[in-house]
Amino acid sequence: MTQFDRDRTQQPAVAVARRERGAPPVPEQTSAMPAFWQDEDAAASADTAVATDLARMFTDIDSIGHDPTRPDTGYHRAAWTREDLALRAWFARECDSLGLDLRVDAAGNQWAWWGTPSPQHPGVTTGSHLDSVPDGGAFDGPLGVLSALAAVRALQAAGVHPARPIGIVNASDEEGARFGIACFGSRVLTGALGPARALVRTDQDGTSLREALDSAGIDTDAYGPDPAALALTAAHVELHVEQGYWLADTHSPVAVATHIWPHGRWRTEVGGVPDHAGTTPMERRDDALLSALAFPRDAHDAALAHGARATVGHLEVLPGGANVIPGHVTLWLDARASEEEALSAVLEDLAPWDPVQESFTPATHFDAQLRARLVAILADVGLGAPEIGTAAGHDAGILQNSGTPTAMLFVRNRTGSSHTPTEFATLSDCVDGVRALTACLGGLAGQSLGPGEGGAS
Ligand code: HGY
Ligand code: MN
Ligand code: MN
Repeated sequence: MTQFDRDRTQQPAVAVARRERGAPPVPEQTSAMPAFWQDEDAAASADTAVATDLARMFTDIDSIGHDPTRPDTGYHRAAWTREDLALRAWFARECDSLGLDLRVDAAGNQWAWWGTPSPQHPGVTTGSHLDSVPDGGAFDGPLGVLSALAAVRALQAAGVHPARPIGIVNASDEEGARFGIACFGSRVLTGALGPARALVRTDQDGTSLREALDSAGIDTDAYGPDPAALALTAAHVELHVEQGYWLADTHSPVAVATHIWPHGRWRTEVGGVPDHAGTTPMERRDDALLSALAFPRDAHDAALAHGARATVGHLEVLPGGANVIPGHVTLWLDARASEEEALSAVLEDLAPWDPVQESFTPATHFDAQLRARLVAILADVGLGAPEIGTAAGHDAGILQNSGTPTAMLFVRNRTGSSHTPTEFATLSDCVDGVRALTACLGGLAGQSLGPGEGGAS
């Protein structure tokens, strides 16, 4: 029996929330407006039930890993930290209030079901993630989870009895900010990342994933792929804030995603000789950081040369003392391109640095029939939705590549920026996002999904 089965049969939602040790108390429910919406059209659009619900949920979680009085500051919600556990407990409580059946799959992802799915009667799933990059924005991740909760609440309030179960996922460690591999939970769930490799990964403080999961009360003996959990999804739709500028200049609050660029992370190590910062003459030094600094420049130049994108955003300098010459530097490269050939060309240029691949996601094309169905459903509710691609990675891409028919909705981002506190979607656009998601879930769960259940070709 997998952990998923155990949770399904034995654990009510609140028990799952309690089981995750180390979480600070969940903030009390409020009815206020989060600071980032206080200055805009919020008052005008907050008179709908969905707007009130979204504003209340965003306010509820705003103090987790963040100063709620400072909309200019970012969110710090790395996976399996106290903050993440508080978010998981909050998610469990919200799902409980909707009467959903909360389960945790063998990879630590939370799934909450309205109705009872089975492999013979799989459901429609949605959701996203609640973790963040360091100093991240309010919307990347939470918008998809909170919109899913709001959509289910709206369907319930409308008296809908879906023919198919509807599930909401809070996927664990999407950003890979702590253990280095993005979409960690969905990769382990689908078998794209094996548990043996996953559990020994360590964060910057030397804490292993196994230790982090143990202290959260997740069963590390059962940790790994969970085909039984995956088999419960016939079709998956992730809503996400757009991470780019495409919709900002249009009249469309919502888009349907076509594809994700191939992308990955690589690590390189640069050695030197640690020594005293004051007593070692300049000409006798072998400073690892000085040598390492050519790597971001080389990566930048390679990306420019091949029409790709490359970023070195994380360095670990050892031993890390202000008065010690750096003896060793680890650098993390994030590289992406519209075509895999361009990405390979960047890596070829960087071969002298011996970059080690830590994760890779090939080009992802979302399910064509599911996409077409979403476009048609959105047209029916008066939301013209352009179809756009993205260079950002998502758990939805991992699910699609593992064989689950998957699609995504993007909600307009007024600043176009993401992974920073300036990321911003208006409340009225978010309400349109929930409207779109509600229509899609209602449409997909209300009818047969056709051959192969998900409508995959
Ligand atoms: O890094 C990414 O592309 C994503 O936002 N997780
Ligand atoms: Mn992100
Ligand atoms: Mn995200």
